[in-house]
Amino acid sequence: MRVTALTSGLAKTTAARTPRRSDDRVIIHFDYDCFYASVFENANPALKGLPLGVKQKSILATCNYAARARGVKKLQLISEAQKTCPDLVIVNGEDLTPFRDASKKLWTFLRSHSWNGRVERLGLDEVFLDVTDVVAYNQELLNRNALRDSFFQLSRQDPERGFNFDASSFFGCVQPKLDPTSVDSVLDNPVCVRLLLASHLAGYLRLKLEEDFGYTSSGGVSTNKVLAKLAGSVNKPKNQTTLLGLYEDDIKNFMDGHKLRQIPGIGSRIAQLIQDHVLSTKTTADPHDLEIGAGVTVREVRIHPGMSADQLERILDRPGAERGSGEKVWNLLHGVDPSEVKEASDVPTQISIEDTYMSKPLNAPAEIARELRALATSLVRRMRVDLTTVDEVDPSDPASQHQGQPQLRWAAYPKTLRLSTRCRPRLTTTGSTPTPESFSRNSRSQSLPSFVLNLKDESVESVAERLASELLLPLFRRLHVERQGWNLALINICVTNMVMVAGSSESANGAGAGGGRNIARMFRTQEDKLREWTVYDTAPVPDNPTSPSTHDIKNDVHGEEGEATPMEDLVEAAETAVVSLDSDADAWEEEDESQRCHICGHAIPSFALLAHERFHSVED
Ligand code: DCP
Ligand code: MG
Repeated sequence: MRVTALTSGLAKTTAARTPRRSDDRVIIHFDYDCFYASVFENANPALKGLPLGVKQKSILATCNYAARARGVKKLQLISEAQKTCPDLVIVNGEDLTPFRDASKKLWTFLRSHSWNGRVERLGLDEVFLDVTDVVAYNQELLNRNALRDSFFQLSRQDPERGFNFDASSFFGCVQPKLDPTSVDSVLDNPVCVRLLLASHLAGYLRLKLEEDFGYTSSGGVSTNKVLAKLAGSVNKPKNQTTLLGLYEDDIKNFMDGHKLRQIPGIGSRIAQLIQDHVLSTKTTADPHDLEIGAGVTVREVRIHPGMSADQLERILDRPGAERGSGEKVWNLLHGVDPSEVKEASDVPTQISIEDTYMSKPLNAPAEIARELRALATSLVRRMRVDLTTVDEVDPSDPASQHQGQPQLRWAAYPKTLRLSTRCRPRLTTTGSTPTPESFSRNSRSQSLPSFVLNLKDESVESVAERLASELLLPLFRRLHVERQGWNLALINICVTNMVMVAGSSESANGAGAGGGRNIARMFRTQEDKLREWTVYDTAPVPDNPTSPSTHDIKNDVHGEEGEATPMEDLVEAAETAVVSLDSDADAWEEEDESQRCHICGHAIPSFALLAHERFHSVED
């Protein structure tokens, strides 16, 4: 077989059909092993070694590997898992706070090893790291005459910061398996040398995650995101795989072995349309069924007569379809993925908390009151973690008002609050299928009042109570004028429209390495840094709405049913005063168009706040 440079990516005979892959980058993908279960095990080491399942509603969100060895599966019904493994220890994982906190801690560690800032979190337990620059730097330092005594430099500034490694072999597994006689070919191929170096960096970081934080992980190393992620799944848990394209067909063969649905970026709907075309079937099952697209392999699709990017574009053409989907999917089938690893930011563009009530939609005012308060509590708690920073205190500075006491303050704050809901349509008496539109979200927004940002005098609970009663409930009443019987399947609350606060470091919650007061730079990079960061308060909306995960156990999470609360009183009041509440809310919204400056405390109209803070930054 002929050895080719990875960058060629083109077989001459199929040049017209095969997309070109660029192998200029080096990407590592991390996936923490049985993540939620590991969070519990780290908090309580006595759980280690026991079969452990993490429960959300009536399913296991995950289970540890001791449980998996006993036949328990992720996303299994609790009742089935208990039958399979009667001594399964079950813990409740419906409060996502510990998972988010652990995720942030691990991500912050990984980010501190990035030079280009490209560190992207996918969900809570996956991270992509673009290490192209770190690896290129170390490639220059590599001495082919002393490969076994290599040193990997983690810092350009400090040549002593790094680790020793043996560059005569890869760290972990290699895919496809490497013939020992090919090692020289590897070293002659610059792309493969970079992947070899990255395998050692991945190994080092995974070891640190385990030794310093207690989390084992699976790693994938390759030249783009889709290949790195798929490579990482080859050897799980606690292992890693470097995907090499040393020979012409390596990447094609690797991709061909996957089921269509396994390819990240090919969702259930797309997989269904392609599978139906290839198998000449018409799937009537629920399009969210995970089995859809598991019936064909990438190879079957790729070699199907007439298959091409254009053909896929036609197959995927439907109302609302994204133009260019055909090419995108065709690329993915060939392991081609130009998407960048996104730049890291501690400050999300929004924080969004939601819960679903698929099997037991909400219809009563008391339920709404309870849920809004619970969601508001999660939101306020999350804002205080993700958007605050701890001021460094200089005891010699007489201007310091909080002598000796580190002070928590906002690094960024949102200007807008949004409430969204989704109702589950009732079937008509003829049983007709609800249209997709009838599931669509309704939402209303308004400015966020300053009491939500009060860190000094108000507890999370009291802020949440006010947020729920003074804002969310009126918003809800504006969205749903009916007094009850909404058949609510989802509530989402979200704060967005972030403003960075002058004087804060770039990193919220003191997590970043900087900690300086480079405000001009902060404003310059603000637009780049903010990004969407949505987290869910319970298990993700199940793919299959009829799946057991829709089972409602809200009372376990948010308190006793039937308990009378001030919030419920407010719902009652809202019921009888819809008109006045609506108009109050509108009036409030207009009045609150100003925001408080977090430096001088003056009320400034929202539109002028950024300029006002720039004024302070110049002053600084
Ligand atoms: N999760 C969830 N609901 C899902 C899928 C996942 O709540 N439908 C949660 C539980 C997992 C975490 O997300 O711990 C990460 O998902 P993974 O699929 O990576 O699963 P694990 O990390 O638990 O296991 P693995 O070792 O297979 O990566
Ligand atoms: Mg995982």
